[in-house]
Amino acid sequence: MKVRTLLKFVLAAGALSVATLGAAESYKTEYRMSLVLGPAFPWGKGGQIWAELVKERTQGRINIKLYPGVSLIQGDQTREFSALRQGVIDMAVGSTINWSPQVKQLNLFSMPFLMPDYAAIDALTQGPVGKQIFTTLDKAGVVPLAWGENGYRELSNSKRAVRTPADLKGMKIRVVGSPLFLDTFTALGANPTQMSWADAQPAFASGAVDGQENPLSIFTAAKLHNVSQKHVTMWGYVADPLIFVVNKDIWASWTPADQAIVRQAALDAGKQEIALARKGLVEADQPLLKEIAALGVTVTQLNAAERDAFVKATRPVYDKWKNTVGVDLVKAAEASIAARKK
Ligand code: X2X
Repeated sequence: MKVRTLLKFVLAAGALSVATLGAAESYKTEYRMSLVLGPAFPWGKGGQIWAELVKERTQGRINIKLYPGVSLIQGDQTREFSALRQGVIDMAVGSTINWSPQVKQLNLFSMPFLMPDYAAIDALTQGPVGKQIFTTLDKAGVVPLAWGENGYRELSNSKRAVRTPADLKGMKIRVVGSPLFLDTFTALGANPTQMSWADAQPAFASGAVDGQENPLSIFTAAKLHNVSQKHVTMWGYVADPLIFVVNKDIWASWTPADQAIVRQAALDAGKQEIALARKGLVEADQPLLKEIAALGVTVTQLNAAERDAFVKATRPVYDKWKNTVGVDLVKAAEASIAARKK
């Protein structure tokens, strides 16, 4: 090697090690991922897959620890978005419901009976509406990367099989943190009460509340039949997507190459998570329903007319919330759903 070439080589190697060192210095030894539910649920599993893919593909440069039970914010899931923005949380897989108090457009997915089937969810998240929501989230101060899914929120209770809104009359139903849910259950004649998931489970066990709504993957993994939830009604009124996000400062501290890895890992994990969330429900014989019935739970399927009674009763709530969510966004969502491939 000529002296000049050798010199160039030494300088280049030096520059490279300085760059690596610089990156290593600004990287944290551990990043904190917030989740409501842990890896026993599709939701937490999705977070775990994301963390593992990132670790593997960055050769350990980005090391993520899971904090299920939203433990970084003492279980108060409706504070998750603010904590993300402030950097109390580095990254999260979060439900649109829990972030909707801060980002009103996310209430879109909680509008009763907006999305009739899985194709409708996909038409929103994978289409122009999903893009628009990511722009909104970006403006609100986080970096959105991928969609996941909690799922269709079916109704359960300890009292009776629910087939009509009248069956819900006076029933005390635990709901999540957006006021939209209070409106929906009030319109149905029930007595909704807002509480965190952490507080909800003891409330079912003690009988302080009669019922709740959550995806069936949560019903089985949390064993809700053991806390008096003996009746399930399949009404498919609302489904909450999950969103994979990173805090803005954390994102900016990573090299473009690592950002690309984290983004792709979120997309890959999101896809796998959605498949897990739909497992047992998208097959023709819906094995998850049989599994739940085998636990001694009545599973009530509504016919079109029965379901329509719930749609009608909640239509004023839909109309009221259109304005809060944004009339144009709701119109775009309705158009995407009408044009969906079934
Ligand atoms: O609290 C709930 O019901 C849950 C677990 O589904 C959410 O975090 C939205």
